[in-house]
Amino acid sequence: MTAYIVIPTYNEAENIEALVAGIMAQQPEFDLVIVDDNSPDGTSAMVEAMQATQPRLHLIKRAGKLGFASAEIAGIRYALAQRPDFVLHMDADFSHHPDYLPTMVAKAESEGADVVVGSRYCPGGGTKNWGLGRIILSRGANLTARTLLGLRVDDCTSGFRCYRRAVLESFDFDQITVDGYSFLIEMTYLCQRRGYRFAQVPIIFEDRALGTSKISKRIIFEALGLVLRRAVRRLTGGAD
Ligand SMILES: Nc1nc2c(ncn2[C@@H]2O[C@H](COP(=O)(O)OP(=O)(O)O)[C@@H](O)[C@H]2O)c(=O)[nH]1
Ligand SMILES: [Mg+2]
Repeated sequence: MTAYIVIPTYNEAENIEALVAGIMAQQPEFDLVIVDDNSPDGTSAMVEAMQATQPRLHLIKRAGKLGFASAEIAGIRYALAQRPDFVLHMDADFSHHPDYLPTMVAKAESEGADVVVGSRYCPGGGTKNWGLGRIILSRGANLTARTLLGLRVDDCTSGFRCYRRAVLESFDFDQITVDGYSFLIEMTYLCQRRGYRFAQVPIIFEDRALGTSKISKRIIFEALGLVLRRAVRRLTGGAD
């Protein structure tokens, strides 16, 4: 079994070394693709230094901050070109803890799931160290997306996923122009529409201890806009 893990980074110098070590401790046979947007804190130089001893560590260096979704897509494209069995993606700040990786992959293999979602909102999942504002925004975004789009996954804005390669190969990523959480909702929606089988792994999502969040409130409102547009198209029988 082969797998690539895509990790977008922007100013993750405080996390990246420990994260790579944590993932390698769990899944030494997996490849990692770090997609760094020229982080001012030198994240990419740290990755380059680690590459000397980690042949499975790949780095895509981009010229500037091009956004979360486009970083995920760049990493996914790179990974697909290597034709692994699975492509995963996760954040760099330990909110998606490497300890869950074996369960995510086992679920994909044992249940034959096409998409495994690390979920905060299924039984056993949860969040830790989150402010009330963030809890309300995240719950609200999920509730809205699930209700208006009929999504069955409990956590449709989770950035911790494992896809079977063929699922991602079925997408034309040139057509996906949304950023941030919208990208995650969009992928959930389109995968469900295409009939792919989902599985969920409960995760405790702990807010980052080091570094700062780069995803703004604007992106949450963009996600709501996407959900509303999709919902209207769905109700009026429009195509995807
Ligand atoms: N390459 C790249 N990575 C990004 C960008 N924005 C966020 N990230 C990374 O995406 C992941 C999630 O971002 P984070 O700020 O933790 O979002 P939050 O957990 O929703 O607050 C982290 O690994 C970030 O470093 C971006 O514009 N470019
Ligand atoms: Mg985070």
